[in-house]
This record gives sequence, structure tokens and C-alpha cells, in this order.
Amino acid sequence: KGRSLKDRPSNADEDSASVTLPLPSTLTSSRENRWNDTNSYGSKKKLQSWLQLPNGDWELVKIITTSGAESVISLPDGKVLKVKEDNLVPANPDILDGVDDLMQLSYLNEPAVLFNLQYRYNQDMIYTKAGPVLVAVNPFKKVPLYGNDYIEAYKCKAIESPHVYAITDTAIREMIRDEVNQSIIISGESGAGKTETAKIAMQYLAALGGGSGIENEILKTNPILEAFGNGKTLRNDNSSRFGKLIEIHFSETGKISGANIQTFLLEKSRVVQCNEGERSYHIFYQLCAGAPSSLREKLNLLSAEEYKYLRQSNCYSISGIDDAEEFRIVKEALDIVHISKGDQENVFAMLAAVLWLGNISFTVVDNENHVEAVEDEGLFTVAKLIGCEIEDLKLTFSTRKMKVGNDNIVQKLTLSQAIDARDALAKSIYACLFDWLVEQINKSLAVGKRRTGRSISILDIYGFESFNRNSFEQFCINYANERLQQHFNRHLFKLEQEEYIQDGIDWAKVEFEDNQDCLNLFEKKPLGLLSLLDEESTFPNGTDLTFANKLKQHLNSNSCFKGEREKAFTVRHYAGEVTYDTSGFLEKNRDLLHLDSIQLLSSSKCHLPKLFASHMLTQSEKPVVGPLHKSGGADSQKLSVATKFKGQLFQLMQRLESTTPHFIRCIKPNNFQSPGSYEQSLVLQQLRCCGVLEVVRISRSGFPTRVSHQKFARRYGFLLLENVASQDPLSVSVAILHQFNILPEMFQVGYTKLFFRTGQIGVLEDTRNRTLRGILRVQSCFRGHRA
Ligand code: AD9
Ligand code: MG
Repeated sequence: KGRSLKDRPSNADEDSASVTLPLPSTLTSSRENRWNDTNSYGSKKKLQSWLQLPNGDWELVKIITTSGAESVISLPDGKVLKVKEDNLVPANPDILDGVDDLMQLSYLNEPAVLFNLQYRYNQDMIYTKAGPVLVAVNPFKKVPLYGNDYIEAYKCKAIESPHVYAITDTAIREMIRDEVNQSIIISGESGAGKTETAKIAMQYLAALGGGSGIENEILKTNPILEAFGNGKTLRNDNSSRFGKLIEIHFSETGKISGANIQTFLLEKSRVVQCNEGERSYHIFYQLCAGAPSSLREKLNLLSAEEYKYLRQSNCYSISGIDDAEEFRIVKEALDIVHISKGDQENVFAMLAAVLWLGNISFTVVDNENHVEAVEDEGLFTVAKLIGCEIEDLKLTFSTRKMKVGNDNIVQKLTLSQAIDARDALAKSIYACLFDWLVEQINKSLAVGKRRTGRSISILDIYGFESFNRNSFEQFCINYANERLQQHFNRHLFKLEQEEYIQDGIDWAKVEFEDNQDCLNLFEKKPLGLLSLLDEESTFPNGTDLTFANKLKQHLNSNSCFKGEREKAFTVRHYAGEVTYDTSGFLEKNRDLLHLDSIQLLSSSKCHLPKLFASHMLTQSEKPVVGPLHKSGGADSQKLSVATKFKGQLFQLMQRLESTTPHFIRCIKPNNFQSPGSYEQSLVLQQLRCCGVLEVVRISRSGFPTRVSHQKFARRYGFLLLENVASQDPLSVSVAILHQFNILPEMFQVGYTKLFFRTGQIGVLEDTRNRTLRGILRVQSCFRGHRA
């Protein structure tokens, strides 16, 4: 049977004619024992091998003869070739095709991993384990793996094949068993499937921990946050433009008692500007398409095409999406999270105000190019929606009050200054609205007084991005991904191996790709990207060009940094090189809103603008970055965007450090969001940069389960046949291992802990559970007898 990594057709004729369970049953067995089988297929090596073709793809070939460093091989089409043996990589025997954990592969090499994932992908088995990590390959179509039947099957362990449900189930069990908070950390490039995966995990948690009704509220936060925080990009039709950590709390009985959502750095710029072919936030199009006529009238709503902010990217719809229907879903969700009809209307008014702000235009009024806003429908509607005077609004966009020495002076604005002031206001209103919504949702989901402290957090942030032109937003997004990658490395490589060595067990170290250098490039003080950005942001005469030059001056010797022409620079990220254009970096980092605009909002007669203004004021009181003496007039100084983001990420990492992590790596098999297409080189690049092979290598030679001697003795000691009450925990532990015939190669005894290979502890747990059930039955019989 021929295997090729190229264009392999779906295997409908093999063991998957009707795939109900996502795995051929022959492959589920004897998982635990495979780890040390590495050499048992050695003799077959000569028969089948992977040959790397000139384009980099791999083809499975048969070796006919080998002499010296050359082999004669036959290709699947019958052609016979002579090749250097260096170009061949051993292939696994057919019986290992499509194993559900890469740990089971005898030959762990790149083509073997690529083929295994593709073999499964072609049969809609999109999930595969890579040791402790779940790999999810985006199917870009509906796959029949979800819903109540599957949830039920995973809950009672009728299915064991890898799944988001399975990993979520493990998180719940470990939360209860170890009384430690858990986290599910989902990573991958933009469009790889993180947000969908997060929703699938939430679905499982809701099904298992539901009952009080709060689970439905939690699920309904998804359509709301996606409407307000996702938009279509060139990479993903539903791209998250903010990061999200949702912490779901549980009661002692394992029921969901509430939740809390924390969001990270929303991409504000999208509100006023987005690239050709992309869209702004979904909610704008949904509102335009779905608002009922009474609301349209109240907000003076037009169609999306008539708003300048939405018109500039020349893209209004997403194939397969009905914005009007989505609007209905969002409104229903807002009801469910207890946002009143009145508040909802206020929210829609703010959205309309933002759209209409973009339509305000300016006209030159003197020969120094100073401008004023044109008194037209745009200006009038914005004034009405924000609840302010038309004159005040006009003044905000034509003048700026400043302090020079002890004098208050009024500066007139030029066209570009006026446009900046208008766009800054639109962005701030939107960002405040987003934060306000999250705050309301959190109030509705709030955990009551009976907080147990048990929780499972799910992290879904924007994925690594690399476009033709990358700006401040990609800079922040990719920095966040570096942080996350480090957390992943720390847990799966560093901590794991350090623990082995500390506890004195036999261990040969596995090397991995460390991204500390790249993080240092960002974070080092005073000569890191973030520090230099902040410094330049405070200089009165700092510009994007002076910033770029400073980077080149100070960082050129850094191996993760490369200066480019003019205003650009390149960073070597763990996931690839990205060239950033510094245009707009300083403005976006300062993110100043002039006091005039804040004052305008505080003068409002409406609830939300007033609230936003007070929020902005408290923020701007916190000093730090802002061009201190710039005559252009910054009125408020505050933490720079990059510094604030860095702080948020540090906090996030601290929070995650206190949890047991479960990692899901999403993989994007092609760049066209299309089903059935699996591009080897693209998948390989993603596997490489997240170190999947190394993870598998460590897990297969490693000891993922570890328990202290005390805990082990306490948990399983009662199963011993002989009386060991007087013995120390280590002796009790050894006695247990002995009684249960745990093979010597399956565990190691450290100074403080026992270390087990995958699956070993399961046997003991099963016995313990069976015995406990037996004891309970006897007890209840006994009580029944007495009664
Ligand atoms: V970004 O960093 O926010 O731009 P994500 O979040 O990684 O990105 P997302 O979850 O939005 O990607 O997935 C992109 C698209 O892939 C979805 O809109 C779905 O159309 C598709 N997808 C992802 N996972 C699944 C799945 N399990 N089943 C079906 C899926 N389709
Ligand atoms: Mg997403």
C-alpha cells in the first residue's frame, strides 16, 4: 500500500468506512508499552523509508538494495532511482499508521510526524496527542466529533482517543483530585483554531459542571465578545483582536459557581482603519444589517457601505455569515448576561456614534490651513448620540487648549490634527465600550460569596501574526506569543528536566529551542525594544524614524534583531522572522486622548459617555509616559500601551504559574481556510517552532506523573495486604509498587518523589476506586443491617 504525504485521498475504503468513533480500534491498545520499542522494528528500516524530494516534501519509498552510502529505491509510481542514504529517513511500519499519540511512533522523525497527522486528518481525526500536548489540526469544516453523545462518551471514558473533551476532562479530574487550579492554554498561529477550541472546552465544562444555569451565561459570552472583539483579517475571517482569559469557578461538588473574564489589549486601530479585504469589528456590520427599523431611526443608522470607517477596506460581508442573524444572536446573548434593554440601546448608540464620527469631515477656514468640522448630518448625529452640544463638538475638533508656562493658550488644528483628534475619540469610545461590556458580563457571572477557590482557566489570545506590513499591533501580539511560548518551554522542558535532576533520578538531558534571547530583546532595560520605545515616546522630538534609528544603534549586535532600511526592523521570533514598520509606533504607544475630548464626553447628558470620561480621567492621572513638554500639547500622561501590556502579561504568567497547565497546540494546515488541504511545509514549520518533536522525545523517555512518597503512601497504602502502619512513606511506597507488579522500567524513585511513565498511575487509581466502592457498599449494607 502506497503512502505519500502529498494529496493522500481520504481513506474511505479502509477501516474508517463510517467513522463514528474517531479512531480505528486496533490502535488504542498497548499504548503504555510502546515507549521502549524503539529498536524492535529496526530490521524493517531497510524496507521503507522517507525520501526528501527537491521541493522539501517527503515521499515514502521502498529500498531495493543498499551499497555503501547509496541505495537503489523505487518510488510509488514504479520509478527506480539511486539516492544517497543521507537523503533517506526511516519510516514506521504500517501498523503504526495513524497512531493517536506520537509517542507510539517507533521512528520519531519529521516525516513520520507529518504523515501521522495527515493520515488522521484525512479521516477527520483532527486531534492527536504529542505526549502531554494535544495537537489540533484545523479542519476548516464541520467534523462529527462534538455534541452531547461525544461529551457523554468522554465523561464515562467510553472513548479514549485524543480530544479537547478529553484534555478538559483531565483538567476537571485533576482539579478535584489535587485541589489545584488548572489552566488550558491554547496557542497557535492566527487562524489555527484557538478560539473554536476554547469554545469546545467551555462546552464540555458547561455540560459537566452545569445545572445552575450560570453555564449558559458563560457560553453566551462567546458571541458577545466575538462580535465586539473579532474581525475579518487576511488570515482569519473571525480573527480575535484581543486576548482572553476566562476563569471558571467550581463549587465543592464540582458544579460551576461563576466565572470571570480578563481581556488583553484590544486592537483599537481597527475601528478607524483596516486593510483592503479586511473588516472592522463584526458588531458594526451586524448592527447595520440587523437593527430593527425603530432603532435605525433612533440612531439615524445607514447601511455599512455609507460609513467611511467601514468603506475604506472595501469588504462588507463574510461568506457564509449572515450579519443580521448574528445581530439577533448577540442581542439574545446580551439579554442572557443581564444587560438591560436600556443599556443595550446605549451600547448601540455608542456604536452608531463611532460610525458617524468617521463621517465628520473638515473644511479649511484660514490661510494657515486650520480647519473646522463641516456642519452636516455627521456632526449633528454624533452630537445627538453622544449627548453633547454641537458647538462643543465642533470646538473639540478645531482647537486644543494647552498650557505653556503659566498661560493657557488655544491652538488651532490643521486637517491632519483634526482627523487625529476625531479618530482618537472614536477609538477611545470603542475601547471603553468594550471594557465596560466585559465589566458588565463579569458582574453577571460573579462568583458568589461561597468561593471555593477551585477554578479552571482557559487562555485564548491572538495568535502569532506576520503580514506583508506589520505594525505596532503585530509587535504587541507577537510579543505576547513569545511570553506564552516561554511558559510552554518552561513547563514542558525546563521544569520537567530540572525536577528529574533535583530529585536525583537517571536522566539524559533533551535540548530544546529556548526563546529567552528573543524575550530579552523585548524586555531588557534600558536597551530593549520596549524600553527604547517608551523612551522615544517621551522625547518631545521623538519620531518613528528616530526610534528606528535608535534601535539600530543599540540592538544591531543582538542575534534576534536586524535593522532594515529606513523605518523598519526585523525580529527573529520563535515562530519566524517578522519585519515591523515603525510608522505610527510612537503615537500608538502613547495613545493619548486630549483633555478637550475627555471634557467633551464628561459634558454629556448620557450615561455611558460620562462614565467613559471619568474612566479616562482616572487612567490619565497615573503618570509615567507621554511627551512631557511637547509643544503639540499632551494633556494627560499615563502608562504607555506597551508597558501596560507587559505588566498585564507578567500578571497573566504569574496567574498561570499557580495552576497545572494543559497545553493545546492548534495547527493551520493551509493558508486559505479551506478544508482538505494539508501543506507539509506549513505544518512542519508550526510543529518545529513549538517544539512538538522535542516534547514527544521528553515524554517518551520521561516520567510525566510524579507523586511525593507521603502522598503516594497515604493514597494507596490501604490497598496493601500486609500491615505497614509503622513504616516510613518510602518503604510503604515501595511495598505498593511491589504488590502491584509495577515494572522497574516504569518508574523511578527520587529523593522526595516517585516518578512514573505515562499511564502507570491509572492502574493504581482504578484499583483504588474499585476497592473504595467495595468498602462503601459494605458500609451501607452494614448500616442498612443495623437500621
Ligand atoms: V486568531 O489568532 O484569533 O486570528 P484562531 O482563534 O486560532 O485565530 P479560530 O478559532 O478563529 O482561529 O479558527 C478559524 C476558523 O477555523 C474558524 O472560524 C472555523 O471556521 C475553523 N475551525 C477552527 N477549529 C475548528 C473545528 N474544530 N471545527 C471546525 C474549525 N472548524
Ligand atoms: Mg481567535
